[in-house]
This record gives sequence, structure tokens and C-alpha cells, in this order.
Amino acid sequence: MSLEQAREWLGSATAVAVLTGAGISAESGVPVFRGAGGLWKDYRPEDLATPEAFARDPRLVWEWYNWRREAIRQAKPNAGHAALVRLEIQKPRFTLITQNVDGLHDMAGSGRILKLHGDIWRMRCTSCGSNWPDRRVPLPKLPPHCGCGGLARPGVVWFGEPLPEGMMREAEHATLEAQVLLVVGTSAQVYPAAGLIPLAKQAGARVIQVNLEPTPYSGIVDCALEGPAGEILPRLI
Ligand code: BJW
Ligand code: ZN
Repeated sequence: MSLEQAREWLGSATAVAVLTGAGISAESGVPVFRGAGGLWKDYRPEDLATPEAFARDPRLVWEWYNWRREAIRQAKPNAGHAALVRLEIQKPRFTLITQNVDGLHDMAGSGRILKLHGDIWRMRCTSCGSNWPDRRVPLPKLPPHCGCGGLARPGVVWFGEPLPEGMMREAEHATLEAQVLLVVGTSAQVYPAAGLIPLAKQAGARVIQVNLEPTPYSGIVDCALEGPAGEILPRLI
């Protein structure tokens, strides 16, 4: 299916949901998780983004976050993020659902954002549960601690952990009412986020995917556009 057809679907829809992943920030210089440039010191995300990995070696996990915070701090939103801000302004009903923790959608000016996997600029205490913002790069001492003396962890969602209370329900609700689901820069391998794609299909929405390469859902989406999000989204919107 062509970009023109996808542009028409998107143009005539009044309710749109967008699901983004690390690929939308790749052109801003933020490393992705899987595939080319996605690995840090040969670790896979499944080796680091888990409560077990953190319990085993909090310093190692924090070194990974320090590295990513460094890359993210230097990053600016790109033309893909900006196009989604324009789309939000055009649509009466619009929901941006992101798996990204980098804050680039906020920086671009998107309004309400459902951050399924949390925020890399927040910390949470593993002892007292309090949470707070911390944008220092690099962190002065690893691993960081809370005022109560407890070990601090990044305010993100790791494998095996539940998503923020109620957020997935909101994402599902937006997906179910959308006429178009636009899926950008995700390998669609991590659940429950990836499950929004078949959910939209079941509900009768058109699904448009923008990615450098095919994903497990390329065969069921209505239109799979292959190329960089920073080039395709401005042409689509
Ligand atoms: C471009 C581009 C360009 C590049 N333009 N494109 C089956 C069903 C349901 C769940 C499970 C299941 N099987 C297993 C699970 C559990 C698990 C899971 O999904 N595992 C999979 C490995 C199978 N899920 C979970 O554990 C989740 N929690 C959960 O299910 O809780 C249940 C529960 C309930 C009650 C109590 C307890 C538990 C949590 C998942 C958390 C994921 N966390 C991470 C880390 C977040 C923090 C951080 O950032 O540090 O989230 S892992 C990592 O993967 C990160 C990402 O958000 C996520 C998705 O990655 P994404 O965004 O797709 O990036 P990539 O790198 O994979 O892909 C980039 C894509 O962009 C590629 O396709 C490129 O081609 C493309 N690209 N440049 C366009 N310029
Ligand atoms: Zn504490």
C-alpha cells in the first residue's frame, strides 16, 4: 500500500492513536535497543532491563543508564517528533502512546503522552518508594541513593514489571476508538505495547507502520512504510 493511500486514511480520520518506539528517536542520536547500534557492551536489553539484573549488579545497570542518559541529554527532537505534534493539533481525538523514556516527545511539544515504560529522568527508591526527578549527567556516584539511604533505581518499567497503573487501559481505550493506528519505530516485540497492533486490527482500524525494516506485524498491518521516520512522517502528515 502506498504512502499516498496512508496519507488519505490519516487525513480523513478524526480519531487517531500513535504508538512510538525507540526508532523515532534514532535520528536524534538516541540508541535503539535491538538491531544495529542497539547493544551496549554486548548486553541485550533482556540482560539489563530486569529487576533481577539490578539486584545482581546495580552498578552495571546504572552504568548502562548513565550511558543512555548521556546520549539522550544531547538529543533534540527530530522532524518525526515534530510531525506528530502537527497531527495532534489537526485531530479532534488524538492519543500519543510511547514506549520511549527519553522525553523527546515532551520536548517537541506533544501534549498528553501515555508513557508506557516510564521516564529515564526520574528515580525511584527501592526502599521507601518515593520518586523524584534527576537530570544530572553523569550521575556523580553509582549507584545513586535516596535520602533515606535506600538504593535508587531508574523510574522506568523493566521486564516482568507491571506498567504504570491504568496506563495500558487508557492506551487500549484510545486504540479501540481510533480509526487509524500509526505505529512508528518499534520492533513490536515487547508486550503489552505490541499487543495494541492486533487490537487495533480486531477493532477495524487501519494500521500504518513506519519502520526501517519489517516487524512481526508487517503482514497484518494495512500499510508498512519502510524508511526513516524523520523522512516519512513529514510526508505522511
Ligand atoms: C527506525 C529508525 C528510524 C530504527 N525510523 N524506524 C507475551 C504477552 C505479554 C507479555 C509478555 C509476553 N511474553 C513475554 C512477556 C513479558 C515481557 C515481554 O514483552 N517480553 C518480550 C521480550 C517477549 N513484557 C513485560 O515484562 C512488560 N511487563 C509486563 O508484561 O507486565 C506484566 C505484569 C503484570 C502484573 C505484575 C507483574 C507483571 C514490561 C516490558 C518493559 C520493557 N522495558 C524496556 C526498558 C524500559 C526502560 C528503558 O528504556 O531503559 O522498554 S525494554 C525496551 O524494549 C524498552 C522499549 O520501550 C521496549 C521496546 O523497544 P522498541 O521501542 O520497540 O525498540 P527496538 O530497539 O526494539 O526497535 C526499534 C525499531 O525501530 C526497530 O524495528 C528498527 O528497525 C526501527 N528503527 N531506526 C524508523 N530512523
Ligand atoms: Zn528512600
